[in-house]
Amino acid sequence: MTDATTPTGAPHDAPPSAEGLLPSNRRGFFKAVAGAGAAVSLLNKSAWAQEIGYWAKDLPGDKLVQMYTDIVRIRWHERTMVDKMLTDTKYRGYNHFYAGQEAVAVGVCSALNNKGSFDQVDFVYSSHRPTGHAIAKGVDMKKMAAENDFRATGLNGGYGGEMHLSDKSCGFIGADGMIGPGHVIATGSAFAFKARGSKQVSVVFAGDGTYATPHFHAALNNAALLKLPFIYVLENNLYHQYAHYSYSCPMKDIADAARTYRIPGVVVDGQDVFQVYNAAKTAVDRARAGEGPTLIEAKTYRYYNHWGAPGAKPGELGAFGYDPLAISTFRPEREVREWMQRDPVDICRNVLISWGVLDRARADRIEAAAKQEAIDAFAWADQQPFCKPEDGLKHVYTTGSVAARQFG
Ligand SMILES: Cc1ncc(C[n+]2csc(CCOP(=O)(O)OP(=O)(O)O)c2C)c(N)n1
Ligand SMILES: [Mg+2]
Repeated sequence: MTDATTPTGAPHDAPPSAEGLLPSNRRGFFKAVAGAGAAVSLLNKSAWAQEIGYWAKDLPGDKLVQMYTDIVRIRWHERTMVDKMLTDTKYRGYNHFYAGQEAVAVGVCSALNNKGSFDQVDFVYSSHRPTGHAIAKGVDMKKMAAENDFRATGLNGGYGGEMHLSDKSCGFIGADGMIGPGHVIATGSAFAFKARGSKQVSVVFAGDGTYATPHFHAALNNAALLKLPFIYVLENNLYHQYAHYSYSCPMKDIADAARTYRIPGVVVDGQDVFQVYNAAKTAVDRARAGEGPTLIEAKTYRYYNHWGAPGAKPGELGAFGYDPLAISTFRPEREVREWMQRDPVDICRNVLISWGVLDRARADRIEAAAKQEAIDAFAWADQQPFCKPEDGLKHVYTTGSVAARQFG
């Protein structure tokens, strides 16, 4: 249990490697991860834990390379957008940056069905920090960049912006500026899947701050009672806005809350895409088999401050020091740098090199292509027309007739 009066410096502030489960130096860490097949849930200490399968090491090489590719695509989308916010005074876009957490989105979405009709694709409900989830689910980066700058050719016609991104075509149901209500809606989709007998799964990504919302508990309670194909992915990045999570949750592992609802609650190292994948695949299999929901808590960290780019410098990864939006410097610089030592890009890359799936040169080429894709996406978005205020009330109501749809 955390001492709520002294949140920083508590044992669970430290990156997972400091918990004594892994050698603290990086080479030792990578050896340990590779040696164990990067598959064991080393942090799976939750009292209501279930066994996690060893799936990732048996995946085909192209799927593993795609996971690395998506991690670096997210990383460079975020870095490019941070730099744009810092250097382009005409730019209107903004974001809650996801850099540092990439392995969570990619590990989960790699276990989902991201293509097909609306009756086949798995659903992802995202949060106010959506761009990583969107890219991992298959959203087009160019259209997302245009949407984030309110351009008419953007994903949602420029009406939504970052907190209202959505793309039905890949099952990305959308970002959500409200902390909580989306979780309950996500269980509604899971209920519909069950009622229609489809094999789809509904996933919600949410932060540690959601533990204190009624929606967290309502979603898990209903999903457990109705055995819904629902997965709650809680990204515990230690902070909600400017407060440590120990101010709103009495437990070190939020996954322990799963006990209350008699469902599996697993803790994974959110910096290791393969651990996340293994937990997600186990949960997806369980959901498709009609066995009900799972709560996955991924221990992770964001490299930028809560919102936008305060404290960041163009060309540099991460934001350090004073955040003018916060009342004080809420994250010690050393804490940020310590977590950056266990970078999800490096971990994925080094494991794949150690498995012989990638070599350094190819990994570098993939990363360079990802960087170029992000640069091109923002350059394309810059050329697009802005949406018009007079069109703002379009798409509020459905036009034409709507077929009544009941189950069955
Ligand atoms: C219902 C509601 N209350 C408050 C807010 C303001 N708010 C935006 S982000 C945030 C904190 C979210 O923290 P967490 O869930 O840990 O996600 P993180 O930002 O760390 O990814 C809050 C309180 C909101 N958007 N919606
Ligand atoms: Mg948080």
